[in-house]
Amino acid sequence: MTKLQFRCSTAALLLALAGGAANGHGAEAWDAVLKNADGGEVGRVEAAPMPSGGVHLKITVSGFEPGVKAIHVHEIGDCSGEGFAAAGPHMGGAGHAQAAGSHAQPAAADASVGHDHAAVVSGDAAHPGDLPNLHLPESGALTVEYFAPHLAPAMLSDADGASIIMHAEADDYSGVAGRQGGARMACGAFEAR
Ligand SMILES: [Cu+2]
Repeated sequence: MTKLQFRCSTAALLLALAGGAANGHGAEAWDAVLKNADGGEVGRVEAAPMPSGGVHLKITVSGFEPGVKAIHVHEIGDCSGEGFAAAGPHMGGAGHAQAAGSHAQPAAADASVGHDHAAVVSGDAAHPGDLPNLHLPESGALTVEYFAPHLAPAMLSDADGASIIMHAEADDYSGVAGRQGGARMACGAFEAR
């Protein structure tokens, strides 16, 4: 057993003892509580590293109008400010040049740079924080699971953290400013579980 395996299995055991090993992905995991502008809870997000790389997300929301809404992981784990401004832009990873040329290296990814929105899901690059839109049914409640293969666990665990933001409208995946979901409806900062 390697040192890492030992650490993971030890932590997994501790999580299991605490009743928190629901994700099945190992030691490190994060939770975010989505709140609207009034501070009301409107959802929860569980995030955990995938053994193959990237992050697995389980998103549960309720209490919304039906419709198609953008949801992204944003740069900073802080939902303060008008319109959750402190959360910053979409998680851009290690910069546009690197993201466009190849997949960002998770270990080296610096979540504090790379705010260029020129190429999001379309074209040859995906921002690590980009996610498929949520299609909310009549009930306004939905649970989905996403694989975010470009989202490095280090981006969630770095000093400024990360947040998840739900927008009022759909992202058209063009990467063009103003077409990425519009107003920020809800925000949750990731916290280590
Ligand atoms: Cu966003």
